Amino acid sequence: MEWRESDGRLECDFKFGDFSEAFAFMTRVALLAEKQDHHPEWSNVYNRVSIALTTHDAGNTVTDKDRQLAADIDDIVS
Ligand code: H2B
Repeated sequence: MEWRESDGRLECDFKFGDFSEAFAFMTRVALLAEKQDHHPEWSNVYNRVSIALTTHDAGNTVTDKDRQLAADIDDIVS
């Protein structure tokens, strides 16, 4: 997926077939986030999910934790 980096955040937008697919994706991301103890800022509107990754503990900058989670999210959707 196309991740953009700006203002200390890695951002990406996802679109699914319907709300059910979008929420299933979010559930999988939530489990990943818990496992990695690294959590997304995100929003959902029907079949769209927007994710922003930043490391709050590092002053809201992009760190390897964000890059790792982004790569693992890509694996979910690919
Ligand atoms: N998620 C994100 N995105 N950034 C953090 O700095 C962070 C987190 N810190 N999840 C973790 C939790 C920290 O607050 C706990 C205590 O490990």
